[in-house]
Amino acid sequence: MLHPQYYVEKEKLEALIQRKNKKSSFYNGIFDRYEDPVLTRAHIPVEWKYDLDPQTNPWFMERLGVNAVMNSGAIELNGKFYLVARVEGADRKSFFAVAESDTGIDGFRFWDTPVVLPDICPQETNVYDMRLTKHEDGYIYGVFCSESKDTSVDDLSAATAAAGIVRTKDLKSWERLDNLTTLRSPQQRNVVLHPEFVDGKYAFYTRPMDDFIDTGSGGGIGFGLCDDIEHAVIDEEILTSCRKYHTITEAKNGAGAVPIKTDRGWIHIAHGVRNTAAGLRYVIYAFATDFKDPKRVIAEPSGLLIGPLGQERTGDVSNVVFTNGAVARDNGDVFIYYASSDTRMHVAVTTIDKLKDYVFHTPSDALRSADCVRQRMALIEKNRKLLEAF
Ligand code: M1P
Repeated sequence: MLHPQYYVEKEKLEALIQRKNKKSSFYNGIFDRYEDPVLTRAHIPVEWKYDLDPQTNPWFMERLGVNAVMNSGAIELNGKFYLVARVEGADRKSFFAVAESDTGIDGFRFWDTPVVLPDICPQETNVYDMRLTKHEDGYIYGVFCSESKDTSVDDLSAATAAAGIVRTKDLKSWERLDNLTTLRSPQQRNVVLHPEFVDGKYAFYTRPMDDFIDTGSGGGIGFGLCDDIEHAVIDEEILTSCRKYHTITEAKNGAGAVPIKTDRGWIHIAHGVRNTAAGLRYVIYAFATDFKDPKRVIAEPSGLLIGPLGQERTGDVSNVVFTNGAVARDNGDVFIYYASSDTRMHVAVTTIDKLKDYVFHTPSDALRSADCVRQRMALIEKNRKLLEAF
């Protein structure tokens, strides 16, 4: 016999999964927000948290709690949407789990068991934030942060971040490859594999960093090539989208979703971080790079694309939105999956045409208040003439 509370919890979960999501009243012409998060810790299967046996769990207590479901890689396969979510246990360790939906905006259901990655790094303590790349070589690659304790210094919190690499064809069996080695950067996080070969090589967007939290001399999102994906080594990292003083990327930035191919170049959806009196503020921004030379930035609209709003503003790490996955469908729709405050997952829905318009027609950052107000005055003046005419 199973514990009777199991059926109660199971029913609550089923009701949550069946709930239809609605477009919210938010409007900016660029993307739609939805009222409900698409994936939360409440979506975790009951069997992953509770011992269902009334003999060994008479109070039906959570034995292995889940704290958050966040930063998810995203992919479309055979018309269905898949998120490879970062599930953070109550014990602070994260793991990956696949959730599947027919619509991409609701109905996400976790598969029966989490992803069990090959355990090849005994020093690896935590894994998180997988980016999924459908590569032209035929594999789906997952690139994620592999975090280990830094034993070279006498500091309990010191850690080293590296980019772990796995590959799969079905999101079920995963082959682990060597971690990425970047010869000139001691730490790496937010690494994304480009979907196509560049000059016949595998191409990665990197994030050169001197330290685990601070990027230090790391000037922005890097780009590097490597010959062998099974033993990936990048010598030189060239900067693409750079950090800039007094912008949304001043403290750091990082690649997010796999770049989206369009007829005007690659559209990148990334995150930028600035410091405030309340701590770091993470927002999502977009830029475009050249079709043939994907490290060359050709358009960078000013400011943020998505910022934390309403309930998104609070959570385990408040004032954060973060993306590491988007789905661009053949019909032109784009689903940007983002986490808020390191706690839950949302979706922003737009189209390739809207993203192109946004990226290529939003003014770039004028970098000084005086110039920014000139930009705005020009817009107001143009509108004033239109308003007078109509
Ligand atoms: O807490 C906000 C984010 O912090 C990190 O991002 P970055 O490396 O740019 O600082 C990541 O650990 C990410 O998981 C987290 O959401």
